[in-house]
Amino acid sequence: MTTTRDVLAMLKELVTLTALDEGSNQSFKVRAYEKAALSLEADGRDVASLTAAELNRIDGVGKATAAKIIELVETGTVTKLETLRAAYPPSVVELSRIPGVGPKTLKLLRSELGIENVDQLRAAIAEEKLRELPGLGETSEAKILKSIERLGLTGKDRRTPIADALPLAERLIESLTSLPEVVEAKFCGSLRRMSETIGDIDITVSSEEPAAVMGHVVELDVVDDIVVQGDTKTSFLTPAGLQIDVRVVAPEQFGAATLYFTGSKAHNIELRQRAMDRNLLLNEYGLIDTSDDEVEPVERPVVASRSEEEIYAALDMQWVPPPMREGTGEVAAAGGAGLPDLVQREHIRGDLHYHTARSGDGRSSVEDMVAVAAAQGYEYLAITDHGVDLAINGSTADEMLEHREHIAEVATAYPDMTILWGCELNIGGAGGLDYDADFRGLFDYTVASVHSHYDQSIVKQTDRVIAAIGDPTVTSIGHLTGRYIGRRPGIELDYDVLIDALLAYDCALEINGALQRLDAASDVVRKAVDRGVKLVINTDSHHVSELGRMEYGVRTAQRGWAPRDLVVNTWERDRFLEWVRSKKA
Ligand code: DGT
Ligand code: CA
Ligand code: CA
Ligand code: ZN
Repeated sequence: MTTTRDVLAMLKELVTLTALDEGSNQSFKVRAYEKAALSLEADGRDVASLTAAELNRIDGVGKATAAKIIELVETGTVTKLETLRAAYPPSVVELSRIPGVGPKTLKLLRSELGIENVDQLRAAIAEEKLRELPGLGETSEAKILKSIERLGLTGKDRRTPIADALPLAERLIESLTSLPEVVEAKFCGSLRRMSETIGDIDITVSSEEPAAVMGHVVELDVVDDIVVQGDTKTSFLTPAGLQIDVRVVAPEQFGAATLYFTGSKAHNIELRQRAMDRNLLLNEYGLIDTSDDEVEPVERPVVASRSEEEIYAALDMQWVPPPMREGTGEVAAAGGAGLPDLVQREHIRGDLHYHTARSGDGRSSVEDMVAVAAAQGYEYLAITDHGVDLAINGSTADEMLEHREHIAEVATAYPDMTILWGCELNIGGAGGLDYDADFRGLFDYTVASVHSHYDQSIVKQTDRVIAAIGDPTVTSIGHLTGRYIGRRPGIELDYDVLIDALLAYDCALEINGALQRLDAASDVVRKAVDRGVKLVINTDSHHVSELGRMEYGVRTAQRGWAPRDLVVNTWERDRFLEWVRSKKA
């Protein structure tokens, strides 16, 4: 059974592999697949149930793409994709992710030097072979080597960025949950804890019929190689080389199993100790009463096992949200003074980093972006298209003024939502901002972010961000380091100094919910929370399909122990607007 998510995953893989094949991210075919994926996502119907004619009628879906979708639905595979996968194995795709190795360079590396994986690339650099290729030199050798080292791409500690693992896991959970034998399915492990990179994906399934479930699992379209095939556990590799462990347990053990396999190991060890202190034994099957040692082990009474809530309660604890389960004080807090009043998705009243087609990289109209925000029930919204300094993506002062009129017009249809005319200011290499200060002061709300100059010293980077924090026209700082997890390291910053500045100027720190970013990172958030820095959780949406990122931003905030009251976009509208105004004054 093919789902809409399967179709979208197929198109995204075609985008990646076709770009490699054509030697460009901008080729006609690549853009056609990208456009089709966006249109189908926005369309909202169940793609697998559409006929070729219906698919063709969707704006943005061409004939060739429609044929591939039909092929996937009817046969479960797409020939073109199989061919591309054979030509570009996972180790080659991985090479293409290294900054400095574009599609053209990749072709040269393969054809001239026979390089097929990161280890071979490293060796070729060591032998100074790259500098002999056209267009490459000593500098590019050094740059590529540095990228490899920074990204930790080699060896067995290779990890997958959450942006690649989470959509895949959500798709698998959807497929598994749709099986008649499955009661419930959950992804656990580091992914449920919202780690930035994932070693492997751990899925726990609740079912009375493990053999049937395992039979379905090996048939999944993402199975490339089976590593372990047992009665209750199957481990397999995806075509990208990511390992997935699927375990089936009886429904009455589901809570104990998800608790155990969610970890972390440090959290589990502390829980087990707490159990022992109460004459209880905690394992992946349940919480067991061991107080009477006359009783045979198999006969010992199970105190709790069906749900995580029951198990924590039996240990005299609050239920601990998975992102906090890292063994860094949460067990003591949940069993003692109490966890902080953590921010939850339903507390969020507005999105404050939000693009429209006014931005060069925005892909939905003001009308559509506002409509989907209103559908979330938001009370306020800041539209923050790029300032003029961001080259082709930015807008001139005149364009921004026209945009203000346009937004005001659209806003009349939404009397219950306050729509702020904002801007994403660009923090220059030395801390300069777009426009002049008078013009910047006109915006109702601003988010200032770094989009370039990633290679300066930590001192220069810290100074540049602090210059923006101290500017009276800046309300908040967006995606703090500019990183793309697993692909581009962010700028280095002195966090203690930075936090001092955020406090001194009452500036809010963004938690960006885009999975490639999750920036500020949860460890930085926790430092900021300890000092009482104001936070804001945003989606940085550039398209109507991206609002779901709010959930990821919230989980990242929880991982940083962020309490509701420090997050300004949980505040009631009046309180929020009052703060924005007070900051400008
Ligand atoms: P990863 O896969 O490296 O990103 O990190 P995790 O946390 O997903 O680790 P993984 O997949 O090795 O194991 C999943 C969970 O199983 C882990 O978070 C806690 C539990 N677990 C694994 N090994 C042990 C262990 O030796 N002791 C305890 N108490 N728990 C373990
Ligand atoms: Ca794992
Ligand atoms: Ca595992
Ligand atoms: Zn943005």
